[in-house]
Amino acid sequence: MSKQTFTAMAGARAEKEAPEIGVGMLGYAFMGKAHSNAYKKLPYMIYPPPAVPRLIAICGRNEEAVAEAARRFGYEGYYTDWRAMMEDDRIQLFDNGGPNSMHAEPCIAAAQAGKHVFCEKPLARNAEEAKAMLDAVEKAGVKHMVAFNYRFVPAVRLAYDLIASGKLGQIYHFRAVYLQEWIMPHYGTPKIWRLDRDVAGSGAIGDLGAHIIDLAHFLVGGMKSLSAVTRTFIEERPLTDGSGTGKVDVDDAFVATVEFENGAIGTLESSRFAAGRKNYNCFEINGEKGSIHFNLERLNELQVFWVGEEPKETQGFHDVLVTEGHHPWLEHWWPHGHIIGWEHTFVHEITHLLDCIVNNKDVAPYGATFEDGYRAAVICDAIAESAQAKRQVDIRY
Ligand code: SOE
Repeated sequence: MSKQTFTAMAGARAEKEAPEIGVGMLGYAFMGKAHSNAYKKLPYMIYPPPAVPRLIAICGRNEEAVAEAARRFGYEGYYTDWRAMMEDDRIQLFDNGGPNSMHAEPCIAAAQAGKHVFCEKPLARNAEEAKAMLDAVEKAGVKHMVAFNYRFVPAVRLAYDLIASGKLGQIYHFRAVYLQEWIMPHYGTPKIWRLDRDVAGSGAIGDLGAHIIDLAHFLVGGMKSLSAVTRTFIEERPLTDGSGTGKVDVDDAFVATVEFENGAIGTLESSRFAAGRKNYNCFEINGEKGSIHFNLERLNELQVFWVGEEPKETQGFHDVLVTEGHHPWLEHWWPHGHIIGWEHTFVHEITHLLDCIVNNKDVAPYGATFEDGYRAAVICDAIAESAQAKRQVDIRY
């Protein structure tokens, strides 16, 4: 790994050189933009950074579009064939922001080429594919992380720390919803890749459900069994090439009841037919000593209730504005009350990964590893299996 003298900037001074990590990015759409933004912002906001990302190349099939993305985001070059990235020794970290059907083969090849691997969620289209990816990264001995970025919302990490400290006591309930609206009839959304089983693997289950499943694992623990129901509300959609219509073969929504290994019970629900819900990832945890409530659409806040800590006249949930310097990650941003946003979760998670790479630290428990990605895939498969069989299913890894 080449060294780069980190020039001191206004304010704090870097005590030591920050190593450089060459990044190869697959995908230049939504996640390519979110990840590239994080790589560029990280070195001067998380200061001094654990490493300085060097944007070697971005990859996409359409040469004109990917060349434009390379110019826009500041990559040194671009590829139209991801296989070429595997031969590029300047790339130490392979970042997969492609559609779900493009996760397994390139990530496995990157691991086999000795590159660390960062993959967008869901890790794969199903548990079998996810397991093959997990086996490849473990065999290669490279660092691996899945972009379950909501673990890196300061308020969510605060919830994790509160639970880990025993502040909630025994956990009784975890209930989470992840609701959006962008494929409802009034949007006229055609059969895009997220609605195509061959590409996405599933619909709301893998796209939104995977996030709240991972948060359930992160905050409460493993699941023992579940019962689920799914629905596809619009069964035919216009094809994106305008050649007619196609049958929708993925779920538009699911609801599940779950039993956790530690005795807690809960519910999980995801839908993209929840009118008015824009990106409403919301959970509540009820414990013996109190409760925690989080809403991604108000991501700088955490609502808490502590048993017996309030005079009875003022009993009730209260809002914590998670923007103090002592709150997770906030020391790197602004004075309290100057809130941060969705994009900053990518800065945090990528900083964590770079730190783990250059300092040989474990990605777990704060970051989601490919094992976490596999566990989420098993639950996603179980939701589809239970809904199809119309019965409760036990979780088997
Ligand atoms: C679309 O549903 C989407 O972009 C998801 O794919 C992301 O994971 C989520 O963070 C926001 O919504």
